[in-house]
Amino acid sequence: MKLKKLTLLSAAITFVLLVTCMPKQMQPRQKPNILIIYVDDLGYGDLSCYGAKAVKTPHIDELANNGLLFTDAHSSASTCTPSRYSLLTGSYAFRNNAAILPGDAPLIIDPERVTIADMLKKAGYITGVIGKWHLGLGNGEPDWNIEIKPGPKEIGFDYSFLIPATADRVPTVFVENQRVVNLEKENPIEVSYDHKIGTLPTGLEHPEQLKMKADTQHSGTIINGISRIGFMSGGSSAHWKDEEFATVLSQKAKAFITKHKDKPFFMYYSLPSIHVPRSPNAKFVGATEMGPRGDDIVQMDWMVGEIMKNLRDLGIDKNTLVIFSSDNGPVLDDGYADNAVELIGEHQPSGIYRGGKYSAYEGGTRMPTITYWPDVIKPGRSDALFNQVDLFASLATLTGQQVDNKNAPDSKDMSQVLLGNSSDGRKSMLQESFTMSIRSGAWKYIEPLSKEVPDWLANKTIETGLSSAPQLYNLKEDPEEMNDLSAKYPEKVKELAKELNRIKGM
Ligand code: NG6
Ligand code: CA
Repeated sequence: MKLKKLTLLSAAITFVLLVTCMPKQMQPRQKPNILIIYVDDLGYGDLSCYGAKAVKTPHIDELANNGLLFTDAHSSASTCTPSRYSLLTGSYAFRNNAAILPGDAPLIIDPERVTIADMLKKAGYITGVIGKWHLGLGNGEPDWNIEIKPGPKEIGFDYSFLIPATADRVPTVFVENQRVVNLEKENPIEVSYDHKIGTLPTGLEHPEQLKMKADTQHSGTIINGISRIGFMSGGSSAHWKDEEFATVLSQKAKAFITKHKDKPFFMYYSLPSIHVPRSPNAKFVGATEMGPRGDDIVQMDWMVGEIMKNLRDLGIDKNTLVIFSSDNGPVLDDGYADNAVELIGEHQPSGIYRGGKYSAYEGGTRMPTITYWPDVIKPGRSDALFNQVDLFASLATLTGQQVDNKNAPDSKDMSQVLLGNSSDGRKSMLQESFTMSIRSGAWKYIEPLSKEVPDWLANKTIETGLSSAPQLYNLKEDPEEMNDLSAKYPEKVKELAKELNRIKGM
């Protein structure tokens, strides 16, 4: 008996010694929690850790200083819905014609499809999405007065608390577990995207009631002093206050984490900042000299700080992999007169890169991106080429899952790149915008497209990168994409056009 005890004890000691002597990466550990903090319309140059001077982002800087800061990491597209589609499915968005959706669009992800949430659920994770959705809900135009199906639950999320589309689109209500929050039966919601309904004033009729003037497309129903895209009636007890986004979402995110602190959880935390209408809470108003756009960056940084503090307070920060990034590049005037253009000063929202939201140039998709996992990820910088479409396969590998290329056809395992153990990023990648581009090593090819930009974009000074001629840039020599080399290297143009068509399956 005594001998048996002794043998057991010595085995235990040997195990502990073995484990502590192993290199860190080989040590068995409980599956890490995974937290994707996904912000909206934040550009490469918008954070102080990426060189911004006109705004300070101490909480995100702390992640960068103690984690891995990426210099060539991309969203899959230069607008929201396509990027989010790719992140969740591991598929380029063009494969499903995913484009910016109206607020009453049906869910664009087929519930039969295995999403990143399904995959992590299978790996034993509790899954949640909190914040901006913009992937559609329901089968047709949703009925907002009953349970809205299919939605996040049908594509793998155990819990959801959503801004259904964008803050500038009706309905302006939160949807928790697929039901509108605080809805009163006697005051049902109706939504229309083509004509006025109900009696609520619109921005076109009553501009004097607005906190911010807006362009024609954003001059639908006024809710909380802000006119929106689209029209709605009813649901008055459910209408959100934009100025409360930061506190409401922080509270929901903390509640989810706290509830599931003892299990591995996956949280897709999708912050509506800094998308229009920028309406930061009073405590952030005036935080910068740049008006609401700058102040909203500070609010967003505060939200990151709140969630990190929560992880530390619960003692689970060391076992949580945090991935911070944005869905598309920056935009100043996106429909509301919030002085973003007038107050920009020396600040460069895309850093040195050309273009921004809606653009085929680098500013459209090159995103501020940080991975953070204390004791596992060594602080540093990575110049590896990475695309958010790769999160699916990378997180699958990190959690011991098989990647099925039928489900996530464009996703590549970049787990070691995300952890900083490898600088071997992608060799090539697609970039989606109104047109398509391809990166291959230092080369960047932009496919010609003689399409007119939509009317709502035509009168804004947004560089879409559209041209009826092919464009070719060498990013190593010319990261600003100023010297089109297509005439000089016609063979390269041909080669990349062919490669692009191959990816498109043509
Ligand atoms: C555009 C909106 C813009 C923004 C964008 C979606 C107009 C004039 N502009 O159509 O304000 O809402 O859609 O942004 O309607 S995204 O970040 O969700 O892609
Ligand atoms: Ca966006």
